Amino acid sequence: MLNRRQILAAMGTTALVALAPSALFAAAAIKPDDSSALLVIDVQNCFLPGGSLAVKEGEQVVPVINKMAKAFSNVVMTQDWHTPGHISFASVHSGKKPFETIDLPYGRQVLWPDHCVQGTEGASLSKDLSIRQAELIIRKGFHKDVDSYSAFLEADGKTTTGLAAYLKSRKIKRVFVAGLATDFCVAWTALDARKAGFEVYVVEDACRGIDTQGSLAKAWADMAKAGVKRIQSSDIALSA
Ligand code: VGL
Ligand code: ZN
Repeated sequence: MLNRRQILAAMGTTALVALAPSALFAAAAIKPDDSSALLVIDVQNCFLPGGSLAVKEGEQVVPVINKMAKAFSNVVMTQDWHTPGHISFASVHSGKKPFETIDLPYGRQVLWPDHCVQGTEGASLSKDLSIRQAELIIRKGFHKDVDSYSAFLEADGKTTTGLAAYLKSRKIKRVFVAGLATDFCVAWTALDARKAGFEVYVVEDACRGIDTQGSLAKAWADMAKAGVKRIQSSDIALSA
């Protein structure tokens, strides 16, 4: 007679055998090709520990991105690149504090601590990023009176950074988005990439969010609605 422990063990094996095939096929099913690009968003000192707008656990995205990048022949990185006294800084609006909002001609703007000022150490890409093949670094948010979370379009909704045209002329069809912060620059980039006609994947464990006033849940909902695919870095096949 089988004892209780043996029965449980046998059940466990059956359950595992039943699960194994789909689990195996599901792993690393996405293989980036020459028409795929990885967009590494704003992995800059200001958003990392000790930075002026540090994103919680922001440093944890770096090894994940470095590993994932090996699967991509096309990598574009971005840098938030503000003028001193940029309109998105709370410090230039009297009586306003960081994380409060104001209404500007182009819409509602969250106000931030001063961050990513052009040419400063805080605006530099993390020294721990290791992606030698990265072919383009696009800077954004450099117009003093307009913010730009998105790597494609400024917050006025019409001024382009040139990224969509660059990617299209390089015959890129699919973009994978990673970096900081999930609910701002990553989400706005992913949404604009959809609008520009790309197939879009956001790699969740390669991103971290700021999460102010429900922004993280809203960002994921907006992205799902727009057809952005939410994946994990383990879904990407590493052999290039
Ligand atoms: C970002 C807030 C302000 C970001 C940039 O990279 O997500 N967030 N500027
Ligand atoms: Zn910014």
